[in-house]
Amino acid sequence: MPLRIDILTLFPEMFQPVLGTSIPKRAADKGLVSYHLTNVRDFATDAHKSVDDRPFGGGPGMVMMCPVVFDAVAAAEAQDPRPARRILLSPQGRVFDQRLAEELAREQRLLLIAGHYEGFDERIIEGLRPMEVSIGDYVLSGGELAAMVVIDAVVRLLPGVLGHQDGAADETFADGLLEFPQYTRPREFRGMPIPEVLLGGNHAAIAKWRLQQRKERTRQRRPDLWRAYLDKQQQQQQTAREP
Ligand code: 4FV
Repeated sequence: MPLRIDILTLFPEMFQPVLGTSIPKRAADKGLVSYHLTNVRDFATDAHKSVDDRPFGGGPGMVMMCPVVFDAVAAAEAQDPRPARRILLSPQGRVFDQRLAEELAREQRLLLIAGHYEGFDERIIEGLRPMEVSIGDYVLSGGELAAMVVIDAVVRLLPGVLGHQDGAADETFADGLLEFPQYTRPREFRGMPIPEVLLGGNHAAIAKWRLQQRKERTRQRRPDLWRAYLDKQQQQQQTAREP
């Protein structure tokens, strides 16, 4: 059964170019995923089609209102009997990473809620109990780009989406290390050669060099990941030692 992805947004037109291109498009063409856009403004009931209002207690900006979001979620969920994993994109959420992408890729249905303005009325979170997900510690003008990031990272993990030419064999972060440096033709460019080991055809030596490169890069560039990697290695050795 293809993964169903519902997207609730005030700007559905933003998604066509991204979901209609490259791997997200190919995955849909292969019937491995389906995308369903819902415009939250379609559920506004007043003459001005309002979806936001001033914050109680004062302060700058506007807040997305409960009724339109609850009605939009109910309408989207009614389109398919499968229960959806509700995800609300917000800077207050769990920071998105490869492990969460792998977790979401195992779901049968995702419902992504993209906000705008200062954010959502808190009762949307209390009432709909979505998983709050952040793509990083910075403030976007809307949740749409964050939703696209999550969709791209999840869809490429679906079985049958990526062929060998697309890689994903030894995926970055899969084991907590950064990727090794890649090279392709021309062999020599503007005086820059490529590492000899890659030309020797000795696959064991190439694999050894690539792992060493991954470790070195991770240690230098991402001490947080390196720490986690060493801890995981230690745990694995510990478990291996236990009778
Ligand atoms: C965001 C993030 C993000 C905050 C208010 C849109 C904006 C408005 N979403 N990861 N970082 N959202 O900045 O996910 O709702």
